[in-house]
Amino acid sequence: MQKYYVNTPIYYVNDVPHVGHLYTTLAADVLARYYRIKLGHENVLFVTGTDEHGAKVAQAAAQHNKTPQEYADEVAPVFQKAWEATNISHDYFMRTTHHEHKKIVQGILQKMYDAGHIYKGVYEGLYCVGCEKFLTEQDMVNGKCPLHPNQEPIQQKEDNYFFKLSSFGAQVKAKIESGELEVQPQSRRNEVLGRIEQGIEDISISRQGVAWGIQIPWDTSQTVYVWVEALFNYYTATKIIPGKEDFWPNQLQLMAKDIVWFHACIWPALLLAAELKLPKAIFAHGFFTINGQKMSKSLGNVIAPQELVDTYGADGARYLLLSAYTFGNDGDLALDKFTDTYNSDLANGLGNLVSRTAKLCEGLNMGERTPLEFSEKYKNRMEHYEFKEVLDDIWAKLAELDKYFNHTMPWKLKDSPEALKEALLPVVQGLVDIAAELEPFMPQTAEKMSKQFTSAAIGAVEPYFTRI
Ligand code: ME8
Repeated sequence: MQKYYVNTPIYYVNDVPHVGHLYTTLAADVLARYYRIKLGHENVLFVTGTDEHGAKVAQAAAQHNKTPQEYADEVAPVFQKAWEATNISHDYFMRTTHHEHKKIVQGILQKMYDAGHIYKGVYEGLYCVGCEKFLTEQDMVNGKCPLHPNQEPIQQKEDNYFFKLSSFGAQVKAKIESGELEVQPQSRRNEVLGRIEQGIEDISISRQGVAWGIQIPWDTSQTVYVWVEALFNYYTATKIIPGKEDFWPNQLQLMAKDIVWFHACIWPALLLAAELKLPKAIFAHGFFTINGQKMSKSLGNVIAPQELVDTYGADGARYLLLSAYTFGNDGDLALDKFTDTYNSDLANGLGNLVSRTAKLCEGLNMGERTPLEFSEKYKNRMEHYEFKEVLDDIWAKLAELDKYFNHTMPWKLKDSPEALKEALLPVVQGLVDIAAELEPFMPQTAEKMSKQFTSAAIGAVEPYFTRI
């Protein structure tokens, strides 16, 4: 039986979750829900979680007068709450401070060391704590990290252990080129292949000066570079969750483009060195701005998932995020238009048709029904991450039903129950089909719709979405 294992990045606990984290996690949730319908619940595994070691988290903890562990124990549940509020259906929440994760990572690194893929050297260079990475000349703009211009890169010179990344470049490239490892979208694939072609150097995979991390098993004066152990979470999760070992390798790793190099080059190379199987696909979506501006603390436009839920409800927030622009591209979350879209598409569009139809069905025996099978078009779009386009198709169908409703004018047939029923049936069946297609995106709404319109006795209900 086909299995589907999907991961989001594990997010740093230096700060609380924002809508950027929600965006990726929501996309993974939509896929997990879709594949559960297609393959059965037991054949799907969806893991998200938090990245808890390293200098960035240690610094944030110190600023809050906490130990890093105390701090991580405080922030990780904030992520879990955010996912509860937005109805994320992950099967497991991975934390890199889990003792099993540490043990498994140490075992893998020891194996790589014994096989000669790791050697000792001296690293000298500039380090960006915000990115948790050494900066190369091409990374920098005016001597600074473009993603963290307010943080001075730190000059570091220390004994480190290095991973022979350079020995694996050709193999990784061949696997991407052959499609054995899919890197999507195409633009990201080209970017990664181009960078490998330019030549890659070995990377430092340990830290001498960072105490908050997993100890290097053969040299306890060093800790594992946070990115290396974080990447292994995708694999360690399948060892930690009981009965899920055969879910490795995963089918999909989702992320934004900021961390594609780690995932599409360094990670497969580490897996090759560890003699483990490679993920099937990596999909890196774009970055969004908020009302045209970069999301940043200094601009005060960082939005917490809960804020969206408070205004639009979980399903409303889910709809607005994924219908905003084509998944994969860079885009803008025009928050100032969210309320208009919510009112027109959800309160008026979907909500209105549901209420009007249900009201006219009251008292009639409508007979029971089930949704039609998913169309090839729907499946194809879902399996190619075309979330906005699926939603557009659904709303086009709603518009068709609405047109039919207004054209047929069933409210004029109240005196003739049989004629009324006949006029309403296509709309009722349409709403049942739409509920099935909406299930991955708006699970609460879909469940209500499906319950209401599959039964023989369809009664009026409270509006699903109140106008704002
Ligand atoms: O990088 N638009 O964690 P992180 C879209 N711990 N997505 C966004 C976004 C935006 N404006 N801002 C953030 C890390 N994201 C590492 C990952 S994995 C082994 C380790 C999302 O907390 C997007 O998914 O910085 C991006 O890749 C991720 O948050 C970065 O999260």
